[in-house]
Amino acid sequence: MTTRRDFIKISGIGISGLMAGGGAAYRAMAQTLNKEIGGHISDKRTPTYCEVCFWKCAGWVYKNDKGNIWKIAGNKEDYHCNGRFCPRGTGGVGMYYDEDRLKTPLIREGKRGSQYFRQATWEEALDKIADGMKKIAREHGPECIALFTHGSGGAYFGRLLKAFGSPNIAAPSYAQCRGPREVAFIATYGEGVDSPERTDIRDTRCLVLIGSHIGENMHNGQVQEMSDAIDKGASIITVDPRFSTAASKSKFWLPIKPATDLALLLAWIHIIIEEGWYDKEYVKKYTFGFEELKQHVKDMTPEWAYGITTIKPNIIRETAREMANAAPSVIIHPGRHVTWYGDDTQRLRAVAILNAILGSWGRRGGFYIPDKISVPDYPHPPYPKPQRTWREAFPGKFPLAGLALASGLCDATIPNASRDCSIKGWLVDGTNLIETLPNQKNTIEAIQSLDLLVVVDTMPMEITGWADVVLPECTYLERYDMIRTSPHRKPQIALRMPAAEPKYNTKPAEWMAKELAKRLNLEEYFAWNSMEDMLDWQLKQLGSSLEEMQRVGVKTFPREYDDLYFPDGEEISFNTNTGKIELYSTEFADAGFDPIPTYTAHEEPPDGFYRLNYGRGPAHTFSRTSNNANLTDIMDENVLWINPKVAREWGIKSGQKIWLKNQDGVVSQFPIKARVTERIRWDSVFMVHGFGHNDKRLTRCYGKGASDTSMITRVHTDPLMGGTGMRGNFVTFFFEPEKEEATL
Ligand SMILES: Nc1nc2c(c(=O)[nH]1)N[C@H]1C(S)=C(S)[C@@H](COP(=O)(O)OP(=O)(O)OC[C@H]3O[C@@H](n4cnc5c(=O)[nH]c(N)nc54)[C@H](O)[C@@H]3O)O[C@H]1N2
Ligand SMILES: Nc1nc2c(c(=O)[nH]1)N[C@H]1C(S)=C(S)[C@@H](COP(=O)(O)OP(=O)(O)OC[C@H]3O[C@@H](n4cnc5c(=O)[nH]c(N)nc54)[C@H](O)[C@@H]3O)O[C@H]1N2
Ligand code: SF4
Ligand SMILES: [Mo]
Repeated sequence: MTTRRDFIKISGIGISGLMAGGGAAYRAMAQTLNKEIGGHISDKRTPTYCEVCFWKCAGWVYKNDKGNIWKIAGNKEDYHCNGRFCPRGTGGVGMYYDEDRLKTPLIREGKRGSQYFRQATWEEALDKIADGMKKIAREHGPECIALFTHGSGGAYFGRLLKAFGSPNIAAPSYAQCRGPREVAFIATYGEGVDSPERTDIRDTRCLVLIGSHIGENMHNGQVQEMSDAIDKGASIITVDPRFSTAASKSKFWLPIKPATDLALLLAWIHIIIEEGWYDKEYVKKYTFGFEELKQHVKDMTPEWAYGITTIKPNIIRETAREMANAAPSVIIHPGRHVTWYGDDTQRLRAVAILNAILGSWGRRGGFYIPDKISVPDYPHPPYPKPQRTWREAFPGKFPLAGLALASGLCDATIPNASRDCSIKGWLVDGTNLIETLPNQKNTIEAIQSLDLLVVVDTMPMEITGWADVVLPECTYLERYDMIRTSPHRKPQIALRMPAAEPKYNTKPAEWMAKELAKRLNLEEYFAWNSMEDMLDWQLKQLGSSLEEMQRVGVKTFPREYDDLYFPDGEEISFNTNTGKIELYSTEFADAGFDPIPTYTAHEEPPDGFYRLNYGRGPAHTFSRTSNNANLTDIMDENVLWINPKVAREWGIKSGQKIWLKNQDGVVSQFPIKARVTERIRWDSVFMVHGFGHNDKRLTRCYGKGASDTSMITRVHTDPLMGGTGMRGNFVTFFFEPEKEEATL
């Protein structure tokens, strides 16, 4: 049997050690760090929660006897990490010590994108931003300023923007990530999956991963629960065109033809219904539209799906049987970054339906019912009512979008004759839009039409190169932030406080937003004296205090009700139109979309081209960690996975540098090394997202590897909610760069 040790070992070089707090890579990293920092560890520690990714693990920051930050370790009470940080979280210290950090406010000189700046004082930079915002509000209305944010700063800049009168606040974690999943689950169950996901992995008997690559996707608690489940004998079914880490730990690996997952899901639903393997009592009691569903999938046999997916009918049957045997302790994982092919909401609806007929929602080993404490907002006057919202830029489109679309705000910035107003100002906080939004040409065209672009970041990432004003934020280790409150088996809160003074001339986002509020006469929306006062006020409402949280870091509250799972036989009302789990979605039908998902074929790569597949590497988070010295020690560039058959045809060897060109003729700026491996299908190539940086101020990662984003010029937009499908792009190879010109 696979043990946890094996699993964690395979999830990255030396990660066994990292997760367990020992191991070669961890020691090497600790030695590099400690050599630079010097001294010995002291027993003083301050609480934080990690900002290296959005799992937000809570931990402790330790310093040495000289008062320098030494290491970060997990808080044992914390459900997100159970006392163990992942390698990226452990390496977070590298963000603080990175000498390439943004050190002082910058104001652009010369033309936009020329990356030529002069240093400025905070006064000067903030005055310039406030003047720019006032001018846009005067000339076009406050709604013509948008905020793009991913991370803690969103709380303060969001508040500022709402007070200013703009509702245009978007995070790439919706339209570029989990939006379709939330829309699909809300349509089915009346509730989303949320973060951390409510998957009861630790008690599951069968976990189905459809392109969800837990193990490379290092969302901490999930990786740990999956290892525990494997230890307890759960079977894993992995559907992935690539032999992922998870696939290597699976009872079944289904190397599906990319872009055909919906056919497989429908065939599974077909067989489970036809064979009577579904949870009859649950379906009768809780669901709506079973007969319609049964009719709909009548002809969607495993044989039908075989022709589409290349997965053999007997494997489809066997895996369906495996799920049914485990039900209701089975999870067809909803995934997270699900914006793939443009019909993603419908694919995720099929996932939701499959879980429903197996009765796993609200059941042990399926999906638990989370609980969360809501932290009271610090009192403020009501926000003004905006005159326009981003929706008006897209009349009649994306009716089911629950949140603003980052890509939509970008599109609404490009002047268009059919629109009477375009967005004129962007505040960008903690998101490297150049690498994050697909279709870089479009992003840059939008940026070039702006009157004002302000970027708040810790590092000189690509987006800062296009800014008019750059504001350097101190890292999460040097500041307070809002209380972390998250849904889990029991409600928990966590505190982040500074472990050190901000280095250089950097400041927390909260200070910046407050200073801007002063200049915009919006001070009453930021009425607290200090973060300490504000947090203490909030915590006292919850029966805690800042003093207590500084001591414990994490506090767990009892559940309001004893209802982690549906009590046996209980009547339950779901928050849908029918009050039932909707196998047939009345909401989708009303909006003019398929009430039950239908498979449609997607475009295939042209001759000599391969589908560009991308994903995560265990040691990095998107583009944000590529320059982190502790993590470049583990992985300093991405490589391109190529099937041996393809490599032979092209005469490509492992380690050879190749350039890429996509279906629209866009050429990669840097070469990428080939990795010839059976672990990828012949019709696709794979690379880790977040490399190929082209800002020279990033001295460690400049020009290392290639950028997947630069190859994603074709976007398949989800008509239901505006998610940007990014996996419908194809690349080919070439070897002599001088014959081709890099496009960006
Ligand atoms: N091509 C492609 N595009 C993708 C994806 C992909 O896999 N491939 N993944 C998509 C997904 S799932 C997501 S969630 C998004 C993620 O998108 P982003 O969150 O935009 O990801 P990053 O590129 O890491 O950008 C984070 C930025 O925040 C900065 N930063 C880090 N810490 C701080 C801080 O404390 N304060 C401030 N102010 N800034 C900070 C970093 O320096 C960096 O510039 O990208 C989406 N886009
Ligand atoms: N280490 C690390 N962990 C992270 C992050 C990180 O940056 N670094 N980011 C976090 C975030 S914000 C997110 S959203 C998640 C994303 O992580 P997930 O939601 O788990 O993954 P995806 O990016 O959707 O999918 C990647 C996998 O899908 C496979 N795939 C590609 N095309 C297809 C297809 O057509 N069908 C099927 N079945 N599979 C396909 C790829 O081979 C790859 O293994 O990761 C999170 N965890
Ligand atoms: S999973 Fe890792 S990087 Fe993400 S918050 Fe937790 S420790 Fe930090
Ligand atoms: Mo994401």
